[in-house]
Amino acid sequence: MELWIATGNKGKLEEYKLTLNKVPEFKVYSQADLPHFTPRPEDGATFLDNARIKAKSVKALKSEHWILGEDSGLEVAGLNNLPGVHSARYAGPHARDSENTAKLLKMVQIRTAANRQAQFKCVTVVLTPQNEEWVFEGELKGQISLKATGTHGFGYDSIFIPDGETKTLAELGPAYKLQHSHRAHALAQFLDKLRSGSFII
Ligand code: ITT
Repeated sequence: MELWIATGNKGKLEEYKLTLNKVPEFKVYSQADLPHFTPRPEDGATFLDNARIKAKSVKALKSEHWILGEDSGLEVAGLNNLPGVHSARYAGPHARDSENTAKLLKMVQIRTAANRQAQFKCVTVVLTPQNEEWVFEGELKGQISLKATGTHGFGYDSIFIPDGETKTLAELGPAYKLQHSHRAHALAQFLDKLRSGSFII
């Protein structure tokens, strides 16, 4: 079976592949494997809307296969749950990860510990070859660190300390995220559903 991941984010794709490459029934592709693919604007109001937009954009070209679209982001208590769906573009339309994290640190710097509480959210829309839609959600709670540390991962990993930990995700590394991240939680539900439907062993 082919599973197409509707993302242009290499960090996300690497994390999916770490788990999915161990599922022998699936061969994993992404939109980077589609030569004429143009992403649609992510103009939904919610993670679910945007995950659906992404999944459908690949479905239009690969309708007979499994498609997974994901929208994710960081919600910070002291910023009224921003950047949320705007996480990828928090510092501007083509912002780099370093610019987004720098802006976020600046915004929360003078705020209280309570305001530094945050959560990563991940909503995944899977479109099956039979054109069913399956939705999964994952969350990881923690807090924004005082400065960026660590070299692993992507996005806001260098400024996010999960609850119960003293290090950032960028210090904890891929093995930690594989077990505990918002993405890992949503993906585990997808794999459970595939097993319960006997799509995979
Ligand atoms: P696609 O839409 O092509 O999947 P994207 O990077 O634009 O790529 P999103 O719209 O879902 O993806 O934006 C999510 C942003 O939230 C992402 O760019 C990161 O900045 C951040 N983010 C999501 N998951 C993260 C994680 O596991 N670690 C760090 N930052 C994350």
